[in-house]
Amino acid sequence: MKISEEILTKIKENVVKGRRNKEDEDLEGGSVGEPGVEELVDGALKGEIGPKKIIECINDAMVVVGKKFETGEYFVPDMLASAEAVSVGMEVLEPELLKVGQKKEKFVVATVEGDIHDIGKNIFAMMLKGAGFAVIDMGTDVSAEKIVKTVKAEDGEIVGIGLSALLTTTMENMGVVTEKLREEGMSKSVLVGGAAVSKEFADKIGAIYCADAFEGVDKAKELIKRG
Ligand code: B12
Repeated sequence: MKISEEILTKIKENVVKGRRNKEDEDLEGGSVGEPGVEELVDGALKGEIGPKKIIECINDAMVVVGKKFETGEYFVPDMLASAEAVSVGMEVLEPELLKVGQKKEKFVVATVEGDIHDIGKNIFAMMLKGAGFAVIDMGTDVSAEKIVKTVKAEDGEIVGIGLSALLTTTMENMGVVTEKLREEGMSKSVLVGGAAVSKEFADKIGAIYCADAFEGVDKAKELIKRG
């Protein structure tokens, strides 16, 4: 196995085990002293593995975590431990993703009402900042009213809105946002992403589907070009 593949495999394993850094135990109580996500992501960057590969690897790891939850092998605290390990890894990645200076184009991002999953939203927000956007990150569990109010207050300067949802139930709240924007006569482009969302759903609610954060940034840049 190539060194780069080996380190990505280790990042994946450690995200799945929820090991933030070398001080953490794994699920069996071992591995203390071995590199965790923090040290491995740092090592990957130093070994010239790009952030895109690292983010894809984190995504893969979380799919495994989700499957373990579905089959009853993992419980909510296990998912949380993996999420915390990802956050630590993202802190190491942040300076790499923020290398570009800020422009003035504003983008609003939020996880919709009822949903507290924020890893994907945070990755997208960080990458938008890295691409030079001024990001207004409204956080998680944000109501359609609040989102529309914020967009209204900043109107004229907002290039687009990025919404995230990971639950099939909360995803419907993305439609509430697009509906409210229409009611208020605001023709802002809405990008939607998150594991629950599909192209068909995005089309149905009049939003733009993004399979991942990279596609999201490309589409955000297209919005600027379109003016
Ligand atoms: C970690 C996790 C949690 C953590 C979240 C911690 C956190 N800070 O986010 C905790 C433990 C809190 C949690 C709670 C719950 N969870 Co949960 N969780 C997950 C898990 C394992 C990983 C999610 C994740 O972070 N993935 C990694 C990120 C990087 O992926 P992503 O968000 O999809 O983002 C990528 C793209 O989609 C995109 N993207 C995302 N958003 C956006 C937005 C825009 C605009 C753009 C452009 C791109 C973009 O960019 C990212 C990178 O490219 C998933 C499994 C899965 N496969 O998704 C289950 C999962 C989403 N959870 C699930 C469930 C059921 C729950 C709970 C209801 C469990 C419970 N019984 O309490 C609660 C609900 C809490 C709530 N009200 O929100 C189910 C949802 C089932 C469904 N179809 O609705 C899943 C799928 C697990 C499963 N297989 O059953 N969860």
